Amino acid sequence: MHRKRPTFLTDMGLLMFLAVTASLLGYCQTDEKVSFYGASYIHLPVQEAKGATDISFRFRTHLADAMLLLAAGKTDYCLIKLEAGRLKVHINLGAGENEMASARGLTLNDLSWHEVNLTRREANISLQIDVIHTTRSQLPGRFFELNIHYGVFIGGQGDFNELFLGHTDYLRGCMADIIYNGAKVIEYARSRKGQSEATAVTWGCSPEFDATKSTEVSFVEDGAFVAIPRPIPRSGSRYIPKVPLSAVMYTPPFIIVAPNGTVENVIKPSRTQPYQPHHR
Ligand SMILES: [Ca+2]
Repeated sequence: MHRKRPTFLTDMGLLMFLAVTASLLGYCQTDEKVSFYGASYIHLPVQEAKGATDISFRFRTHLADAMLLLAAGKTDYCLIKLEAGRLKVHINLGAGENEMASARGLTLNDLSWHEVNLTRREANISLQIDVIHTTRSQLPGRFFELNIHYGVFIGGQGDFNELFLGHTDYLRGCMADIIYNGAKVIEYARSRKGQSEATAVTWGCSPEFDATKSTEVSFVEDGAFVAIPRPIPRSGSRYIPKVPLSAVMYTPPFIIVAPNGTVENVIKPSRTQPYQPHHR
C-alpha cells in the first residue's frame, strides 16, 4: 500500500530547492563581469541630484592610464580613472574640483582584480581600495548635491566630450560588480534597461587578458592586425617580433607590421593553408 509522505517533508524539499536556486542566482548576479577593448564603453543615462554617492566596482587592467567611471553633469562630475597606475577621483559638486588618490606605492595596473568603494555623505568622501586602503577627504562649498545630467559612462567617455575631462584613454581590461547609487550597471546594460547602452564590450572577463607568450592568436575580421610597440634599441641588431605565425588563424589579407610601424608585407594566402613565415 502506498504511504503518503508527510506534507512538511515535501514542503521542506521545495524550500531547500528554492533556497539553492536563489543563492545560485544571487551568486550569478554578484559576479557580473564585462570586458573592454580600448574603444568600448557603457552608458547609463542617469539624471539625478543627490547628496550622497555610492560607487563600487572591481577592475583589472595592465594600462597605467585609463578611464573607469564618469558621472557627468553640466558643471558637476565625478571621474574615477587610473593615472600612472594610481587610482584618482576627480569630483566637483559645483564649487571646484577636489582630487583624491590611492596610496602611493599601491600599483593597480598589475592585471589583478582590485576593488574600489567610493562613499560620499554630503561633503565627507571616502575612497577605499581593496577593502583595507582608505583615504578620506572633505569637499569644499556649501551645497552638496552631485548634479548629473549626462549620465554615467564606464570604460570610456563615448560621445561625451567636455573640456574638463582632458584626454582620457579608454579602458582595456575587465570590470565587475559595478554599482552606481544602487543601480547594477552591468545588469542594466546587458538588458538595455532604462535606455542604457553597451558599445564594443563583451560580457564576462575575456581570456585574452590572460594570454601568455605561447597563446595562439586569431585574426577574426578583415583588417585585423597586430601592433607591436617599437622596442628601445640596445644594440645595432634588428628587432624581429616573435609572433607565432604558423599558429595563426587568419582572414586574408594578412599584414605584417614592422616594429617601426611600416607595413612589412601583405600576404594573401588561402584560408585553409597556414601561413609559413619566410626565413630571414
Ligand atoms: Ca551641485
